[in-house]
Amino acid sequence: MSVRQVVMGVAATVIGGGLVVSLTGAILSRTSAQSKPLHATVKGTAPTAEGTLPHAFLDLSTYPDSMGGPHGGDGGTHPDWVTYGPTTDLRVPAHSLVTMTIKQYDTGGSLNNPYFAVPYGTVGGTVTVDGKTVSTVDPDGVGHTFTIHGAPTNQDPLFVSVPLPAVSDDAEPAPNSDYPPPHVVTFSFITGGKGEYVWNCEYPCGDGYYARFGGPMATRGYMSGTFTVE
Ligand SMILES: [Cu+2]
Repeated sequence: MSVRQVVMGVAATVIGGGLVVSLTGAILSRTSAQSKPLHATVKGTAPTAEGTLPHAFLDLSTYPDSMGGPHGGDGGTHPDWVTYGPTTDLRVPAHSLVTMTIKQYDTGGSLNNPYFAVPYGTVGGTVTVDGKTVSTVDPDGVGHTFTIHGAPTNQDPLFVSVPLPAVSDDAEPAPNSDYPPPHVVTFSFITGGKGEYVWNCEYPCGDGYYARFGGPMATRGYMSGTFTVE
């Protein structure tokens, strides 16, 4: 074996090893992108009805397909499914004021139940949509909702539900984007003690034979997830 052949052999081994490492990295990063929790960022304190509390911020988006969320650049297993991003595993601190901002990029339609056109559990009973504070939205123009289940448990109650208005069907994509400009929805609520909750969307944005509550609506990581107060 010439020196050149030895060098080539070492190079091939290193390249081969590098390939295995990078493939494993890609698989791991996809898995962890889907399961990696998003922790709210605490920035100082804020005055609330319950005194001065830590102020935590959480930013999410809702997309009309799975290219923009946690499912990988190719959209993963269901590229055409609507999804929340960057993840649906959300963590916030206990006994805090939490301010969430959701960029809503999707079109929509009519809620099955206009109940969900009204924000619940937020400070002031309001949401801010594109800078305007409102206490209800058009129930026939909703893209998604963010709804933490208020199921009875022995944890502190936490029921928050917020409508996210739909982007117009004929909106043009924004420059350098696959999506039209989003509606930006901001709201705040106060957490109690530690607890594990689940949340989902209550606009029928999924697939399926029954009222479009299948597909992404029925699959964790798309239109539902966990909400942990820690
Ligand atoms: Cu939805």
